[in-house]
Amino acid sequence: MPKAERLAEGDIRTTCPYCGVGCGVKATLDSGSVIAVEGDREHPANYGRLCVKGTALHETLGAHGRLGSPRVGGKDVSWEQALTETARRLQAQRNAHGNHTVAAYLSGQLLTEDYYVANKLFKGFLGTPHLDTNSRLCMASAVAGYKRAFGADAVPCNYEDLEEAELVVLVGSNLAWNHPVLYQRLKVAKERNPLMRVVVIDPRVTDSCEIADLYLGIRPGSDAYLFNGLLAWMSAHQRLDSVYLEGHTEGFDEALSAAQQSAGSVHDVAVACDVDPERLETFYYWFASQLHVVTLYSQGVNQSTSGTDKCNAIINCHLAGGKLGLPGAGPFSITGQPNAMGGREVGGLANQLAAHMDYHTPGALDLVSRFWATKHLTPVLPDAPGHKAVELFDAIDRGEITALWVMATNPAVSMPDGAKVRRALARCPLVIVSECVANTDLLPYADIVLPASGWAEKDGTVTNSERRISRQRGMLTPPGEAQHDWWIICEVAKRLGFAEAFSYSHPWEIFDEHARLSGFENSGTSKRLFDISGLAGKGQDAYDALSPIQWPVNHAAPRGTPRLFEEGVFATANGRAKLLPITPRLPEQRLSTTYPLRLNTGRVRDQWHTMTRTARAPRLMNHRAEPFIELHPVDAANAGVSDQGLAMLSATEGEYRGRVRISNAQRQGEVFVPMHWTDCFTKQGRSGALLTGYTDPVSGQPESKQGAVALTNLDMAWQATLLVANEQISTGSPRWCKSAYWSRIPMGSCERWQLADTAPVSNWLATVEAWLGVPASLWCEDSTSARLRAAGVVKGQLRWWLMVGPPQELPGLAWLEARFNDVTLDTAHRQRLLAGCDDGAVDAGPVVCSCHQVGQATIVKAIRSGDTSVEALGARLACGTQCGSCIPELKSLLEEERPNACAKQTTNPEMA
Ligand SMILES: Nc1nc2c(c(=O)[nH]1)N[C@H]1C(S)=C(S)[C@@H](COP(=O)(O)OP(=O)(O)OC[C@H]3O[C@@H](n4cnc5c(=O)[nH]c(N)nc54)[C@H](O)[C@@H]3O)O[C@H]1N2
Ligand SMILES: Nc1nc2c(c(=O)[nH]1)N[C@H]1C(S)=C(S)[C@@H](COP(=O)(O)OP(=O)(O)OC[C@H]3O[C@@H](n4cnc5c(=O)[nH]c(N)nc54)[C@H](O)[C@@H]3O)O[C@H]1N2
Ligand code: SF4
Ligand SMILES: [Mo]
Repeated sequence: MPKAERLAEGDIRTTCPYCGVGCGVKATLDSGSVIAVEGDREHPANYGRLCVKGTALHETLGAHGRLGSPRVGGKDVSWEQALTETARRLQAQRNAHGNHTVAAYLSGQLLTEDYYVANKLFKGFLGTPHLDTNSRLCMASAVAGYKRAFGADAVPCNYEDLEEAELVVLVGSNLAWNHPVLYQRLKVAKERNPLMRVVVIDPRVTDSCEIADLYLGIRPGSDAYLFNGLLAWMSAHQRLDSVYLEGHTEGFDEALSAAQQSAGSVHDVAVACDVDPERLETFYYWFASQLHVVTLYSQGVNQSTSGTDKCNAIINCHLAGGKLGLPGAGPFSITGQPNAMGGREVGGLANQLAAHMDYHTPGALDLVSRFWATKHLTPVLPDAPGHKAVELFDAIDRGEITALWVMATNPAVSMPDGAKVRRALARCPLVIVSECVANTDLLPYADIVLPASGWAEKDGTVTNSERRISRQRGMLTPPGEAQHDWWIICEVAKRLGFAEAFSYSHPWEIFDEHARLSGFENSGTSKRLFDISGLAGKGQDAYDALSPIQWPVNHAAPRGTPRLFEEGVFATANGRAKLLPITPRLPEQRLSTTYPLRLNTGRVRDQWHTMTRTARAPRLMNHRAEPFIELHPVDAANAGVSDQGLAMLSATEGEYRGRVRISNAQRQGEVFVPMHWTDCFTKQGRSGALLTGYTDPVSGQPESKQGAVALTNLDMAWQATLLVANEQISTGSPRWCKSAYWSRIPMGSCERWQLADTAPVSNWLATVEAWLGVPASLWCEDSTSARLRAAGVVKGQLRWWLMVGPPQELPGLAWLEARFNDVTLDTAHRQRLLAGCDDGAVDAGPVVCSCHQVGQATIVKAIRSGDTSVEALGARLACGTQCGSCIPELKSLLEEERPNACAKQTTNPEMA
């Protein structure tokens, strides 16, 4: 097999593989390694900025922990064997049970070229419509909302619109943590334009509230009431743009009448949304009186059983006020994954066919099968949509789909109703997984494992949230046997007999075909908005040199299109945008006396999804080191749980264990848990285990934001922190994982394990020796045995370190971590081992600034010694001076430490 090649030396311009902002990255290579990364000053998404995840990219690379070779049935095999076996077994399934028993589940983290060939193979050549993607859990409602309103999945706005707006409304978006560079851009724009206002609509007070002029802490799931109320209010106060409505839209009367029916008075809406009526009306007034409004929405809107309706309730208000197609205006769905947009463009959702054509698009089936030359094949293209993600796993569970190929996503973690998804995976006769890392919750279910190249190795394109296509450029040789996803798919296709259609030698040829398809017979009445034919036929050099560009790119717009719908002509049959009548619906997952708390799930600043990449950079583990449960003080008191203690959430589907964080940022009756932790990192910390798989009837997107749970305290006999040298950890599950709670925190030269259990340990020293096979070399115990510190040293090298007692008593761990690197501990260090720190060194507390690793305790100390501003803290400690993501946290610490700071409020803080 040809080895995927290393492509470069020197400085390489590429794109960040995390969020949908799509920042340009300049990577510096030396002797085959990426030694540094910085923001690309010329990239229009970020102009040189990067967030903390972006700046740590090079720390996540390296062969350690990567999948080395293909595996079939648990055994390492050659690529030839793996590819032949994959093709043979897929074919056997089709022969025995039919094309429709074969499915693929893809990801917004594939490159467009990977996505294109996967879609072409499954829909075009294997004849199955069952190819869906994790974008179903993410962007499906936004896509459906745009299509219903504009006739195409087309984000009208761009990032400059955010800067040019006079009012920016963040709805269900924690921009500060999840699209940090865009947040920084917004913040700078607001500083430059004192008239600009920002409104945050979110049940939680998030870090994004740092720049909010008005915060509406709404009842989860009530957004459609709020925006219906806005439409009715605009009508009642003569704030409609009737010229725009008449000239460019249809459906207004029905939309208004539905809005009026659900809304009632401002007071009624305020009750439905559980917000203060005056503040609500302030928002209505601001929105209605400003033309340049951007409403930026994300998962707090999309991940809902009425997500599509919520998107349309927002779009309705923009259409009714003529607030789109202008600089600084529009309904802006912000994309999550780096290439969720690219996936949408190739047709990677089960209801799409290809290149923004759906199954029901007139003439599309014929057009696509002529373009792909599949007419001679039996059977031809499927003629109706396939199963959307949740339906797909249900169909697998029922035994209707018997072969599944998963690429670049982890449904064993990220799908709701986790137990059912895992049962389906276990039942499925053929599971093929293309993956980069060796340890995920999905891999144990795989019959065939295909090692894929990752960021820094792959070559292709991605499209960001503002429709901007950028190149991701390969720089390194993939470790072991790993190969590029597009190559793997094409090699399997060739072995299935489709060599002619899949004989690409480089991704540029795939991109070229994709670009040609987008422009193929794309004119006249059946004109499709997605058209990048202007990028076709340019050859590899142009592809390699491609500068970031926004689609459409064609004859009419050779330099791309920054903003859509400027002429007020939409992609619908009659060119008019549609307002939709919306009847608000509350979450399907209902609260009950058994499950009385509303569950909210989402992201933390320094982690990416299932942590397969961000957990490889130890400094990203310190901001939130363990799975947690964030809740209001009153709920904590009611359940008898204490801050930093351990608690359990239960739902009909499963359970979740995490550390308690009591916070006034939560509304009473609601808990927030992160989506990131998996069985690889903790005992029982998967949020998907708590969610029911209810979906939106239009988009099929699951309701991942609104579960129903009960909270119980986990009363533990002991808690302990164990640090173990990396080499000391055997493969498989360590023996201490039998504890009622464990959480693994990679640290560099060692791993930190937080442990707790209900059964007392009578002899700690014997227990640890049994766990690790290395006896304690030094220890000290208090008289009650409730506190103990011990360490195991072999031939002068530290092998493990243990503290029994609450983790709040831990010293700062950086000093200890460094000791695991010592070839031989010197006497002074050995004497300090049990203290866990050097003379005078104190615990810096949880890390607030990840870039400069500045802890909370250090910051508080600086504030107490006189620093009164973020700038002063930055000058003294450097915190907040690089990516800026921690500035909201610095501000809250300053606020908390301010002399005479008012006691924290116990109800939803009012921010205006
Ligand atoms: N650090 C980091 N950044 C990321 C990612 C990551 O894993 N880590 N993932 C990327 C991806 S794929 C995505 S999709 C984006 C997601 O980006 P966001 O959508 O910003 O992320 P979430 O934290 O899932 O949810 C956003 C907010 O929705 C709020 N919310 C919950 N219910 C409701 C409701 O009923 N109404 C309203 N108005 N708000 C509600 C939550 O409290 C939360 O603050 O982030 C991207 N960026
Ligand atoms: N409870 C809850 N659940 C959620 C959400 C939520 O807010 N709450 N959010 C949902 C959303 S918006 C999203 S986007 C999903 C994300 O959820 P997932 O997509 O399941 O999460 P990732 O960890 O990004 O999974 C990507 C996998 O692909 C691997 N990988 C990375 N790059 C490549 C590559 O180039 N090729 C291959 N073959 N593999 C690669 C990674 O190692 C990783 O295992 O989670 C969804 N689930
Ligand atoms: S904002 Fe998003 S794209 Fe930009 S550096 Fe951070 S994670 Fe990467
Ligand atoms: Mo997402």
